[in-house]
Amino acid sequence: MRRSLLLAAFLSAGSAQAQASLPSFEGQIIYQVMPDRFFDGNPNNNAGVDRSNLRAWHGGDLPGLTARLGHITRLGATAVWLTPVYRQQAANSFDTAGYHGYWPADFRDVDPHFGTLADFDTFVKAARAANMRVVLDQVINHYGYEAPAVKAKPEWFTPQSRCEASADKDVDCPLSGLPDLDQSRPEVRKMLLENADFWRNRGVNAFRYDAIKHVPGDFLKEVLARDRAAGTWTLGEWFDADTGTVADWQKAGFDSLFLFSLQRAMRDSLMSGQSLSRVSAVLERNGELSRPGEVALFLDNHDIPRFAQGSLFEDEGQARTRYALRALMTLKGVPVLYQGIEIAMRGGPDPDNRRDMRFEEAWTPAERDVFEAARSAVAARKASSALSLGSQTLLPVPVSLQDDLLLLTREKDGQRVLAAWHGGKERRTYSIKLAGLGLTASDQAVTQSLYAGQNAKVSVRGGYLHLSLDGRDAAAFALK
Ligand SMILES: [Ca+2]
Ligand SMILES: [Ca+2]
Repeated sequence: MRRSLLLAAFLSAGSAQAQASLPSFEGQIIYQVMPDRFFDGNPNNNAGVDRSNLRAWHGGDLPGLTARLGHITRLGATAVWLTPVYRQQAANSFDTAGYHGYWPADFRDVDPHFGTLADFDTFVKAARAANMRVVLDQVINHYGYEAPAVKAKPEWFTPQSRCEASADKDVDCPLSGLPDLDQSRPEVRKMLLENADFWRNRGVNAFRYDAIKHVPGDFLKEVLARDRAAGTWTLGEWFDADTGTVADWQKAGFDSLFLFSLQRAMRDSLMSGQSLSRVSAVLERNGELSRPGEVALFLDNHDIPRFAQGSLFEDEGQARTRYALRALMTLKGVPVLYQGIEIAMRGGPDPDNRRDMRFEEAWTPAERDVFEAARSAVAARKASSALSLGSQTLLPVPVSLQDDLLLLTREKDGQRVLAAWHGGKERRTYSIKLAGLGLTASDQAVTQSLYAGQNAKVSVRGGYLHLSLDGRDAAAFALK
């Protein structure tokens, strides 16, 4: 008895210690940049640039990103994720250039369109000076179609016969026809592991691993163990991952994955007007995650249509994006904002979701409003340890209200925040019995939202929670 208690105490202390030493991004806010489409800081590297063609290079580069870091810090993001900056295949494939970075020819060099390795180092130094972390995209599944290595080292690639015979075609067959690296070969594993070291040694804090669904699991585990030992945070892209997939890969050694199922639910509900119960259904599964605070939460990215594109009307798309940005900032996890979401940029599927970023001097008043809402929600999240780091409890909203109302609390060190999302079209006041929500709270005078520039109020009296919210809006309140 005594021995087993001691053993249990030892094990829990051990796991708490292991947990404490894991790389963490909890409390961070990541801003996703596609450098070619961000800002052109050096017109001298613009070979083949054609801004009228979404499949061509547009001239954005690392000096441009460094020059515009102020935009990202003004929004309040604390980390920058760059899509790949590797040297790309020189030729086009399918009338498309390697502007996106996913057609590598040399994993240890910067494409001349993006600048030089020295420009990369200058960017990392500037990010560090601005107290920002750097997340770099890593491709470990393939080379570009026309990469010289494909002809020079044919033995590095998965033979067609293995693809045909394979029971796991996702892993062993080419993704979109791309030359598929054979990670069962020691020299290929070594090359890929040392690529990570190469960028880590240049000051990168985290890797976003592309297309992990297509990479052998045993190799991924080797990659992750090495990253973890070096203190590098890892974020995997398993396209369409739901909570169960994220939970499995957190167990296998990833710090984080993108939660695609939440993106879909937020699109369907907050943008397309379906029931908020779609979002609740995803959040209800949070208990399956070993580290829910690390999971990457996003509204759109460079592989799916823009969030604002979900409405036919520009003003509607802007209003609903503002709602979704405020909502996102109430959730436990690591918010990831793709360049342009802060002004509700529109765009359909790839490549239309990769339009050139537009900065403050070019914004319309409506875009300015979306940015201000994003900025104030980010600021409120960062100012509240409950919002950025606290536990999350989804409250049981009465069934008759579940389509239009989602409530949750975030709590840390005795600080408590109530988040309220309201999907109804019109402004509404709700009075809900605290007991029914499983909530205990002392009486509280009318309190405004923690988000600036918003007309949202809460009060507690006589065992009831009173909420007053604009239509299609999300708010966060300090709750005693
Ligand atoms: Ca340029
Ligand atoms: Ca593969």
